[in-house]
Amino acid sequence: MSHKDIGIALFVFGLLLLFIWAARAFVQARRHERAQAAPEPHTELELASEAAEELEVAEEPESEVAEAAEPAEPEPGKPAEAAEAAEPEEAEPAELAEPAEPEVAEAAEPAEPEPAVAMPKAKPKVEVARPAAKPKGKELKTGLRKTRRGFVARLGGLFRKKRQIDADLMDELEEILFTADIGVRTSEALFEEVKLALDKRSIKDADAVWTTIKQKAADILDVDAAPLAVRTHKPFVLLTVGVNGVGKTTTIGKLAQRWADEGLSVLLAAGDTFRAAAVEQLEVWAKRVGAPIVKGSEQQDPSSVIFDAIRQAVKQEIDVVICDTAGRLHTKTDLMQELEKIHRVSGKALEGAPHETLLVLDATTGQNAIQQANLFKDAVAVTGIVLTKLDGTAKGGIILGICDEMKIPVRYIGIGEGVEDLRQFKAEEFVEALFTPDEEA
Ligand SMILES: Nc1nc2c(ncn2[C@@H]2O[C@H](COP(=O)(O)OP(=O)(O)OP(=O)(O)O)[C@@H](O)[C@H]2O)c(=O)[nH]1
Ligand SMILES: [Mg+2]
Repeated sequence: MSHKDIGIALFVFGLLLLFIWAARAFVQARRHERAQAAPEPHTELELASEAAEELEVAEEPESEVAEAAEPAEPEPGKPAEAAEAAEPEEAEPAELAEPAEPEVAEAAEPAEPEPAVAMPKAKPKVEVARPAAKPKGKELKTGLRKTRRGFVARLGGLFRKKRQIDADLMDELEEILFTADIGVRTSEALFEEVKLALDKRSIKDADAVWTTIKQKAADILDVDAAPLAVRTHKPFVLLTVGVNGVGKTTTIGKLAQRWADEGLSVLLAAGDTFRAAAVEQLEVWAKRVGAPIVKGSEQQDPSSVIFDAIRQAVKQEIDVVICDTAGRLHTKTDLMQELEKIHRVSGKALEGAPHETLLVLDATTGQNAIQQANLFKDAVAVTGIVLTKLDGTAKGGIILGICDEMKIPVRYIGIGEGVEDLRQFKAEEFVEALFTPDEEA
């Protein structure tokens, strides 16, 4: 083969290769066109993986942003700002969540009829419990029912039986009054009042005798004294005294609740350090009322506990301090000396304190209450009386004897164990409730 032949062969071979390359390119171009016109069906798995790929692609820039944001936080001088800015954002859900609760609860109410749903079932219980937690308390007349069945009922019976005033009526009247648990002095005062009216011929029948006794009772109960006004001092310091079991701690709890409900801040002082249970009992009331309590260690000098309590109340600008005390001491210390010291130390903690010293007396003890009042009155300057347990005794008439002999105003009366059963004492209202005969009588 000559050189010329070899050149021709190479040229043909080159043309062939060019042709093959062109043919392949043509076929590929055709395929591509076909693929675009009618895409091949994807399986679900392929679609999912495609979607996942898309997501990955989409998420990538986000994480980058987050990563980019992170290094920005530790910039000096900025962390505080960042934290401040972040705080309200964090707080937002909490703030939103709180008001959302009642909304949810309210929204749940219409669902009540569905018995299968436990939650809405519990709802009405809460709704019902609310008014029950703040009961109005029993009627004064109901609370005085037993007392009314005492000497007042006997007087009522006498005047129903005898319509005319004669010697018999006067004898029976004298007997009822002097055997009533109202104290000899008060019995005399009531009887003399009737005799005086008869002498003056200002009363003519049994009804008039009844009215005279009722009026005299109201006069006796209406002791002339300044009212107990807690807003006159800040803090207003109230000391409670009385023998054990009369109802001091219970009365403190009831008073604390009353004043807290009126919007006053109250602090309780656990001055009965002789019994651990006494402090615990006051703590229960403090929790219930939501009032702070100052307590000492067991057997600590009660004066120092009360001193601390008053000082704390001054510092914290508390409105009322109510001090509990023991009714009986297990040591040889005399209760009256201890109370006298508490009274004195209170004045050192705050000049003029205590602003009120309430003597708590138990109506069921009858004439004993008068003896107790005399004892306490000598030891501390008692400025007011609380007569408890009037609901549980026919001896409640002793209130007349207490006011008549002590000339100390009754501030409150207890007509039950409930928190609402401590009533502010109003002489006229009390006499009305006491002298209004029961319908069944
Ligand atoms: N029915 C009735 N019970 C009352 C009344 N006041 C108090 N009580 C009850 O009397 C009991 C004694 O009450 P406390 O408050 O512990 O008496 P206290 O004077 O503090 O007694 P000491 O701490 O032992 O000195 C409790 O069971 C009270 O619930 C009332 O007005 N009516
Ligand atoms: Mg007590």
